[in-house]
Amino acid sequence: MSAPLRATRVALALLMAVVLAAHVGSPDVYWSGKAGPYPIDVVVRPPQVVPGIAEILVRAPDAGIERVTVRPVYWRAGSRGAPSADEAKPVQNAPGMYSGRLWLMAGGSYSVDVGVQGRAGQGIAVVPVAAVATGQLQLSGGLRILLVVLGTLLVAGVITAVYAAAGESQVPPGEAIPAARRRRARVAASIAAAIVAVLVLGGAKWWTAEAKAYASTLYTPLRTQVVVRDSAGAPTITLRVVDTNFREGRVSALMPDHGRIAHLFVVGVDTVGVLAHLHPDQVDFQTLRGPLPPLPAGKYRVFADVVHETGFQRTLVDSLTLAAPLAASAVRLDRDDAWFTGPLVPVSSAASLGDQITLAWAGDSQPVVGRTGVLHFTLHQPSGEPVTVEPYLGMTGHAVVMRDDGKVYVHLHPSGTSAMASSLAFALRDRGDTTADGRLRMGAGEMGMTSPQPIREISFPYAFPSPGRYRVWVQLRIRDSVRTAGFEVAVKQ
Ligand SMILES: [Cu+2]
Repeated sequence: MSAPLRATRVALALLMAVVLAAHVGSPDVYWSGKAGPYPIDVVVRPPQVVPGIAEILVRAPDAGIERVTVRPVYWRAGSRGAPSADEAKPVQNAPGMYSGRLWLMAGGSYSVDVGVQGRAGQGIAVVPVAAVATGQLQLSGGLRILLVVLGTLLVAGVITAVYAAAGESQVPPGEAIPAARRRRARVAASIAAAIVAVLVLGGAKWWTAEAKAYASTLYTPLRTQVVVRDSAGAPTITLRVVDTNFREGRVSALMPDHGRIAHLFVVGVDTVGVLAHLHPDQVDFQTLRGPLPPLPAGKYRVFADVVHETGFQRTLVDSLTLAAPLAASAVRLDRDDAWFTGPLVPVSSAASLGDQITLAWAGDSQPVVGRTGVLHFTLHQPSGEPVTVEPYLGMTGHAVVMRDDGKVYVHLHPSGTSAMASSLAFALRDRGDTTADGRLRMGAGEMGMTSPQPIREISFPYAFPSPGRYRVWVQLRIRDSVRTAGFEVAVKQ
């Protein structure tokens, strides 16, 4: 079946909107970086159904740029097996903006390759995108009523026509219909009604089966169970994916992102502001385990970001309750593990990072859904000098965004929402760095930030996906310790 046809059919199916990929409820991909010599910002809106159309928006402000192209690369096919690039059209009245649309034909890990050509040569940016069916489109109430009315009229019309054809139409105009013919007409109409009933019921059955088959391809977060053990002063957290689809051979293996197999965030629900950023180890294919910091008692949400060797990013989600505060671990936590139990500050004031260094919200103080440029922060220290930030997991900084109800969660960097491992997976596959059984041959790993940098500000490309009360944490490494700032922000529609 052709993709548009299938998409249309799917579009007519009924709705059950669900969630995510490497995030929760925040499907758009934000990417910031360079395509060759040109700095660009890319936003990819993946389709809600697969196959479906992804919308790509590129901001390429360099005046020397002549052409911007976009191309979807499926992880398995690689760039050699990908369709040719499509031209992204300049957006009217928005200099430096280009937009394109691409069909994503299969579910799974894609990269959108953004090509830029201009006076300074050409370059390509590889933007990882997860194509997952996140919902079925809803029939609107009005359309549904209209279709029911039309269907009823159609059925009634067919039966009436048969009744008339077998009875009235056989009798010259003006004459009375003989009783025998009337009876025959009734029999014919009954048979027609039975046939129509079989067709309608059969059709409904087919339709339901199709809708069910589609629903089974919908992406839902894998069922994960979290267990906390607090024995011998060494509290540990264990995450076990219980979904039977998460088995060796069924999904590709996990690959490290900045040397860590998982980036785990434990976020306080009632103890507002509490955040732990941890790096458990993989103890078997389905299980992650690591030490916990001394967290206060309370309810927590747990989000674990992992990357598969296909480049597919995934967030495992669960919650946990600590009946009593955890003891300080006798086991030394990792140098990159960090936790924060401070208060959240409103966007109007600056958060303290210790050592009299502050981080202030410099983006929109009244953020609106869909508007970019909101996660912008300024750093300040009493001397007025820029603040020297050391690489933290290969990044200048990390940000975690969560809506109060946990229905929106994303972890991002100044380079955007994609894990660097995801880009690496595409690069390795394209170079042919794979083993005979299709595994990636890991080399030096991702690059990212490697040396300290004095900065006065930091930005994360992002737009809030929905209204509500949000918490935003920013983490930076300064003087060899990870500092966290937490903000509370109300996002309007
Ligand atoms: Cu991060």
